[in-house]
Amino acid sequence: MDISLIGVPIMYGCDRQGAQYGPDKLRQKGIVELIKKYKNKVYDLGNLHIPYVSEIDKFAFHDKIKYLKAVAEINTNLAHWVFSALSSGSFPIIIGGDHSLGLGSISGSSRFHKELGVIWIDAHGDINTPETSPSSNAHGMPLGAALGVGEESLVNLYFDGPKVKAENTFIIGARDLDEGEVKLAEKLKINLYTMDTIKKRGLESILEEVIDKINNSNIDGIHLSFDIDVMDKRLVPGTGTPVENGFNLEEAKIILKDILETKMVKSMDLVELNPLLDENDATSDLFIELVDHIFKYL
Ligand SMILES: [Mn+2]
Repeated sequence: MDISLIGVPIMYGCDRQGAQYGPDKLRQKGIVELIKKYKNKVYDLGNLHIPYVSEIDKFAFHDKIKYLKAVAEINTNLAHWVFSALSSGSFPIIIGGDHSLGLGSISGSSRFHKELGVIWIDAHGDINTPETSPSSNAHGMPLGAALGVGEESLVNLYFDGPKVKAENTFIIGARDLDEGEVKLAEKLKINLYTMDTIKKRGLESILEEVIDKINNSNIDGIHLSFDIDVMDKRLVPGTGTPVENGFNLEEAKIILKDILETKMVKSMDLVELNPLLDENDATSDLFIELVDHIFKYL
């Protein structure tokens, strides 16, 4: 398989220093060699350009979204990279960087596929709007914007209109949802599998349901967006917004294996590694272990 590795060293979406070092940290840890080990051709496209914006200008373009202009520009460029990679028959792996980059990835893959599916594996919902967001951080909004809700310049990023239907959107592992997000998920009928639901019904039964829904849909390609903070807080010191009661390594591996075995996943984000917060590389090492697992099934 041809793999296009795209680094997006963005931290404007989480407003916390360190996330911008994620892509190069994963390279240092050997992500390219690791992917090659599985007989793939890897084209490391380098890191996307991140324009400099001074901190005092963070609210210059929107009073409820920090760094809006830069976030929109970066995501537009990313969308075209992802679309171009898919168009050349390559599988884009987008390494972050904070999760605001998910909007660019989804937008690029949405232009490529007739009917896109999105699987969002995350402790958070990332479906906030400027009105419901308590932090004004754009990394809590990408999936909402992709669904057509929130700030216009984000909703209409790369091309006008929503990028994915609610019925084709799956959130797995959420356990820190804001009030407005819960309401929106219900209103739009997003396939939301919170950690509570997963604990109650069992992981295997949830995954069976997700795969069943995918098989009975018109989805012709899935973008999988993996936020490392879906893992339990104790396992991931090196991420900006860790949450307790998350997945252990074995559970994460089951989820990835089952989803990848559908052979429907055509692009993937790996986000929210913050090397500055990490302890003895625990989080970057965990990421690398998961990437190794991913490529066994891709
Ligand atoms: Mn996220």
